[in-house]
This record gives sequence, C-alpha cells and structure tokens, in this order.
Amino acid sequence: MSLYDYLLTQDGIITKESLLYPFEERGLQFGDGVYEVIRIYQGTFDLLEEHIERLYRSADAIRLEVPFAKDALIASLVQLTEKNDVQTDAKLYLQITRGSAPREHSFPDVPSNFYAYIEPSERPVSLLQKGVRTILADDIRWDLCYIKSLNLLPNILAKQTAKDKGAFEAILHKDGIVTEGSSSNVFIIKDDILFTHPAAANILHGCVRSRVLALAPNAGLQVKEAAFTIDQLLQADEVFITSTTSEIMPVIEIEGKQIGDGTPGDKTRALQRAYEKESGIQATAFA
Ligand code: DCS
Repeated sequence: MSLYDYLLTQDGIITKESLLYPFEERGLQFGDGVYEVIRIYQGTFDLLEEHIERLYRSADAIRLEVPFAKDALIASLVQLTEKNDVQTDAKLYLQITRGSAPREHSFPDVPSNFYAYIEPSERPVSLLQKGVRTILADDIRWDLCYIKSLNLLPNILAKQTAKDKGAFEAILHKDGIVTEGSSSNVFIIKDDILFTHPAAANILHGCVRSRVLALAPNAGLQVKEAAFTIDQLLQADEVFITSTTSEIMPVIEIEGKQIGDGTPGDKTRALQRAYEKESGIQATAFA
C-alpha cells in the first residue's frame, strides 16, 4: 500500500495530489529545512512529543520559525491520522523549509513551507530477530548533526555504500571515535555497561536513544554516555543500533567481523522486550 491520501500542510489537510511546489523552493534548492520521522503503531503515535520538541530545536538552530504552536501541531498530526483512518503500523514524515522565493542564499521574507504525510510501514520483525550486518564509514558530516536537517548527502552516500556491500547500516566514525549510524544511533555493551556517544552537537539526539537509556537500568545495564573507539566497538559483547523505524536492531557483524557469537545478545534481547512493552506494541517471539 502506498501513501495515505491526506497530507497536512500549513493551509490545513489536503489530498496528496493537490500539493504542488514551485521549483524555487528552499528545501529543493538549498536543503534549507528540517524534518522528522515519527512512528505510528496501529494508528497511534509513539514518542510524538519528543519528536515535536526536537523539530522545534532543529528549527530554532537554523533560525526558522515553525508556523504553529507545539500543541496545535500535535493536535493537527493526530487529526491527520484520524482523517486517513490509519489503523496499521505506519510512519509520518514531516518537513518544514524556509519557503518559496527567488534563489538567493540569504533568508527571504516569505512564509515557511510545511507538509506531513503518512506511509504504511511494517516493523522489521525478521531483522529484529536475526540482527543485521553493518560496515564502517568515515563520518564526513558537519559539526551540527544534532540538527535534523534536510542536508543528508553524506548520510545517503554512506547508506548506499552499506547497501552495495549487502549491509543494513554504515556505522560512522571520526578520529577513531564512533559517532552514530547513517540514520541511527549506535550502542555497545561491554561487561554489562551500555555505552553510547554523548548527546553532543555532532550526533542526532535520537528519540529511541533516549528511551533505551531510560530502559537500560531495568535490563541490568549500567549506562555510560561516553564516546568509544572502533576497537571497542569491534571488541564489544553486544552491539545494536536504534532508530524510529529500526527500533533496537541487533548488529551481528561489522565489516565482516562477527560480534559476540554472531547472534543477538541477551541484554539486547532484554532491551528489545522492554521497548515493545514501553511502546505498547505486540510482543515479538524473540529467540
Ligand atoms: N541518527 C541519525 C543520523 C538519524 O537520521 C536518525 C533517525 C537517528 C540517529 C535516530 O533517531 P530517532 O531515534 O529519533 O529515530 N533517522 C530517521 C530517518 O531519517 N528515517 O528514519 C528515522
């Protein structure tokens, strides 16, 4: 099934066929905008407020004003799921750009452009069970990766390289330190300690990342938001990545090197179960 029929724009809910963008659009010409991807389980948003908070932080960081109050935006997004009668697992994509205006680098004095649409999206259950292979790639991005900006060229190049090599994700590193994935955060477990890169300016502060940190103590893990090296990554007992669409995805191989015994580890499993419980979703029969 393709996209649901109705979109939300700054002018309200419209059908997807009626959204037409001028070619002089800042998102198209400059990537001058920010976005979010939000999970919907059986018609209900997961971590909605967290995503909206991050949207406002990203917009603020690029001096872009969101044309709605947070509460109004949240209410409109819920209305959009109702209008589309969303019952399935799905994801919402939204973006806001600095508007449409003759092409000039400096900011135009025009209203921003906003749209949000919903697409059916199944949970990757089989991969969540088996785990995924990954590669390593240089983190060649800029210094402000906490901004969820539309400028994703380094991310898509890294992801395509992963895909070309039959891998699910590219794990990025800079100066020997693991930062995050091309579209995910990265965690390692060593001796019952959970490590992930601190929520500094050079990584995206993932909504799933925050939830995992909150769930970890109950899964018998001590949390350390501390940077780790490629060596520590490869020597870890367990490795997983997190994102809205991938949830808590076990990593069983990095650059052809097996992690642990090459199957998802017990602590990762415990976190996956806790995650399903916390999001109120149907439990998977994890081996
Ligand atoms: N890091 C990067 C670079 C990301 O793009 C994402 C999510 C994450 C981390 C994880 O953040 P969340 O836990 O908040 O999802 N990327 C979204 C995307 O572009 N598609 O799906 C998720």
